[in-house]
Amino acid sequence: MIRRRKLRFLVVGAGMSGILAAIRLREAGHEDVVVLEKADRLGGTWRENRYPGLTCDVPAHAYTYSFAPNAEWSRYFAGADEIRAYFEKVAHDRDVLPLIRFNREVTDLSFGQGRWTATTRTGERFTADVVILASGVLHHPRTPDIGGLDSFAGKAMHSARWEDDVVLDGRRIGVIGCGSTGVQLICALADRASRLVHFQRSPQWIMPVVDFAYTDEERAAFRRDPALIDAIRYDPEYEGNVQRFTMGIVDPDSEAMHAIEELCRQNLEQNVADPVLREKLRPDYRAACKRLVYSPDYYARVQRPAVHVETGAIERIVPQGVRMRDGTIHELDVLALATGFHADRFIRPATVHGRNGVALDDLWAKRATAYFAITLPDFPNLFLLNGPTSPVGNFSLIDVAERQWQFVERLIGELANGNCDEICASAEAMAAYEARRLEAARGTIFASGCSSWYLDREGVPMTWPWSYQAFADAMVNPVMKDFERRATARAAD
Ligand code: NA7
Repeated sequence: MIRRRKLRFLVVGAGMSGILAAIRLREAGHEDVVVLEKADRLGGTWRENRYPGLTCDVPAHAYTYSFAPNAEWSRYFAGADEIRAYFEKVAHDRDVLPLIRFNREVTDLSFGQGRWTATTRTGERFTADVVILASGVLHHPRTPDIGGLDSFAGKAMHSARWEDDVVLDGRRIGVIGCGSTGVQLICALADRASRLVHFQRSPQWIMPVVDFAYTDEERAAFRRDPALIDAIRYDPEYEGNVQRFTMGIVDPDSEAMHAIEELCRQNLEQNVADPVLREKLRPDYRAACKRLVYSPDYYARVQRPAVHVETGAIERIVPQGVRMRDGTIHELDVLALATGFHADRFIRPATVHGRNGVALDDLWAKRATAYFAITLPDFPNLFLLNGPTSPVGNFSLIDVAERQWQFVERLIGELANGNCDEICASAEAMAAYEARRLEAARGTIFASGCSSWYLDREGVPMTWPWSYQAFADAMVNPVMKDFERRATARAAD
């Protein structure tokens, strides 16, 4: 590629996607790359979440950059500490750590005179031709709207604001929430708490999975022969299952989706002995309507003597614990709020203004979205990784980000080659794409009648609504006529 223009890049966020962007930019020979990170460490989700039992629900060897296989994973499903250490190691090995400016929270991004200016909370300004927004999805904790939370005499904390020094062993603990987080917390605490109450407003379908540790011998073999790692990462059975799952999401009446529902149903029927508890744990919506929870041992753990499943309505939090609408009070020492995230905020509350002062807040007033999840009209040279509508089934978000990068790279190529100074989806292309996406999203399993963080305020899933293959194809073939390309008279630097 003949590069005619030297570009300056700002990457916002040093989580999985931001590190990927920095590595790829350096590999492509771009020298001027700055990563702005709000915290004092990298790792994104894996830095913010530290609650007991946290693991990734994608097999470790598949939740790995394709260019940095890791022979050292200790388990099939790796824990958070290991995953964070992996990202730190990759960033170090690929020499992108010096590009990261820590403790620089971006509060404003504005486009003018052909370039972007980022302002940080510290008042510093950074300018660039291109911005990669890799600021994460699930990072604004949702505190439940339950009265009396402040009155609790014990320790209440959101799962993403876990305090490591809170004593858990032998304590009376409540966990509100039954998504992946709540389920993992229950599994981790079932044998530690003296009493553990799982508050479930909506029970979840649980997909059974098998987790296991790798032996030293296996790790030594992975080191010697990376093909063994690839055999796990690209295991046809695993990939086939995930592909089928994606097909099932797109077509809720398909055999694939019925098979998933049946697996979850059998898991419940066969593994919960007490019929009363079984009915408490049975959701009243279809499996995979909410993002499926994967767990090797939730049903086993929830039947431990110390665990009590509470499906009644919470009235309020009182100093001694949680009072139910029927008057029951669950007395607690610790209350874990596994109540999820504001999944529609992305870079916000930072303000972002594109061409002619167009505000991202206005563009996203109804719903957060982007053309193929990556670019927005009037926001030239600003590209999102794992932005709105990115989730593709239960595929590894690393895989999603790597594929999105192929698309971004193509657009960056237009700028670097001097074909234009500004590039973004045209308003017409964005509107046509979004109309198509909305129609497809309304037909997916996620819209089959439940609440979940996938849904926007109108109940439409904020996800990729087509097959995995369609995603993979779209990422390598941007439709170039859908982009508005302009030349700008830039101000002198
Ligand atoms: P989720 O999946 O958004 O789950 C949040 C849970 O919290 C869910 O069970 C909610 O019940 C429950 N919740 C929220 N507010 C309340 C109130 N006020 N009262 C009772 N229960 C409440 O968040 P997670 O952190 O578990 O997982 C997020 C993603 O992270 C996960 O999908 C993986 O991708 C990783 P509801 O279902 O709304 O009735």
